[in-house]
Amino acid sequence: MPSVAAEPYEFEFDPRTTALLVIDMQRDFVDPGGFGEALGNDVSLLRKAVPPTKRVLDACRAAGLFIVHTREGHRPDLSDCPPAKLARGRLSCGIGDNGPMGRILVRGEYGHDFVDELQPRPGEPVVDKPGKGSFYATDLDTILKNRGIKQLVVCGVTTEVCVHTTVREANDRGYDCLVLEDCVASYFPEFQEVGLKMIKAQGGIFGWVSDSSRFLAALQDAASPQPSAIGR
Ligand code: C5J
Repeated sequence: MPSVAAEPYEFEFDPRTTALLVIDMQRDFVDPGGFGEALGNDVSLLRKAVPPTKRVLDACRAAGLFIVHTREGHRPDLSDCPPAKLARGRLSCGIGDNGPMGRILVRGEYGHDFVDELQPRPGEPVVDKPGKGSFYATDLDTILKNRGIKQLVVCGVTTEVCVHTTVREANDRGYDCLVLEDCVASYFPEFQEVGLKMIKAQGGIFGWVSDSSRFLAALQDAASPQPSAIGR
């Protein structure tokens, strides 16, 4: 079985049962001029995950891996947004309010959609989620199980919030998760560092950590004919 150099040890994967999961690469989190920046965050820390994620996305498309994209957000009437989430932060401009790129975290708004570089293609399911975890109140588990998916390669934002929550949920549902450290990002460098350490600690308590270069090399190897098969 192909394997990726990773920590705490190599991650074995079968491309037929592996999906790429791209979490919440939305304009309002990642792009300059969006909600994240309006809150005072340095979005360049998130933006730098876009080019390596694009390389991974393109390679996974070429290799025929199953690809799923998630978006955090709510119905326009906010009926699926818990009052506690709505109130949290005591923000003067928060969920449902008019932000720089449309109503914040509301489905159908410009800022809620994916950054230009990582727009899904037909055949790549988009999972709209009301929470931080991608499995909570969504059909993601059904979509993955229906395809026989057992392993997830994870990219997205933010490392300590939606990526972490999703990886923990996936782990409890029996999926093996490989998180690519240059394809996930946080507004807080210390959370990025510790968030990744937490995933791979204790023998990989929530999963494995590698990076886009090591994953792309493994995908390339998996696509190349094995020496023993040549000349048969
Ligand atoms: C947050 C996310 N941080 N996608 N969302 O609110 O991590």
